[in-house]
Amino acid sequence: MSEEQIKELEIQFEARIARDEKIEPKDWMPEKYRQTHIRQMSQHAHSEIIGMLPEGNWITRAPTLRRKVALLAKVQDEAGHGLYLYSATETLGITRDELLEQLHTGKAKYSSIFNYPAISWADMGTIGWLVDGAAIINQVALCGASYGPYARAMVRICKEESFHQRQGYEILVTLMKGTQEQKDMAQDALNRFWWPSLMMFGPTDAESPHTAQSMKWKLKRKTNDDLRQQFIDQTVPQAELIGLTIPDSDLKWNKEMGHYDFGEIDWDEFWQVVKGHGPCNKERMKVRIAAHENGQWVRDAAMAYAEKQQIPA
Ligand code: FAQ
Repeated sequence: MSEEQIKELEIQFEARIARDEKIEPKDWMPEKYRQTHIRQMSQHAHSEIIGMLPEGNWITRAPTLRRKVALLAKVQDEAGHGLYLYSATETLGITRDELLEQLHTGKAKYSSIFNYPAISWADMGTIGWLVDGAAIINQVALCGASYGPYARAMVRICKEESFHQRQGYEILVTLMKGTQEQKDMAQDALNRFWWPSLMMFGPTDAESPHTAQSMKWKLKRKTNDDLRQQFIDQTVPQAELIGLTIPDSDLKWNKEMGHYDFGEIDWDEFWQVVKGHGPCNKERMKVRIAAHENGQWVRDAAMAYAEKQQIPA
């Protein structure tokens, strides 16, 4: 294709984005658009799969049968989200094997939040409330993303995340009605997860290398800082309602701005975790790689069955 033809295709592509049309897998797209989507969508898929690990550890320790059933369903949902997202990413011309290879070799990132340990039952409440709560705020915006398969996957994922958020909050409501020890456990979980939850939204807009272009392509519909602010404004009243204290002495309602002002995020900690030096990075990758290796026989059996039935892989 000549340079002029590519220029013309780019102009038509930008016009489609401007008209809010969805871009579909077989449509022409700039190579950078394709690569940026592979990067973000696969990192999102990896986050869902790695995100199963901290909560998966608590399934056998859930305090009641009802709690166990809800937690089991939630962890299974996260596996499903990973699968939709891997499938959606594959429509961009990359294989599942390549995507998993990127995860297992550390080339691809996953959300920083899953590198923190879940050490008490209250953490199950806090992860549902804060981590799924942050995920929903981010993902509701992504339902309007320009790439069709990503936007459509987000609609279903958001519905399930909202059940997760409520089951988490309900755990904390119960603990906050309990003994002093249970209340302390809930507060301790909030103290540990508050700041890492704010980091989930990524670096500040000024420090984010990808936001400007992703906003232009309508991959991102809101910036990291806007989403973070929305999360804080929504979450602080929920904490107050049940008697939890947000661990931020600078947190203050700003009447003029109609938002909460908040304290400085520890960006050094964020980048340390992103670069692989968080409290659980090594453990998470070890467990993930072992699960992949131990599942080889399942993949082999599925492929053998497909071959026998002449089902295309
Ligand atoms: N952790 O320029 P930006 C969930 C990286 S799903 C690690 O701002 P971008 C459900 C970023 O990749 C949670 N790395 O980048 C659940 C980039 O590195 P690269 C996941 C981070 O892409 C709940 C560099 O920093 N959600 O929780 C993080 O425009 C409970 C520069 O950053 C999604 O993935 C981070 N927090 O914006 C599951 C949503 N932040 O790629 C189980 C979709 C940034 O150049 C249990 N993703 N980085 O090497 C997004 O919305 C975006 O990708 C952002 C980052 C906002 C995460």
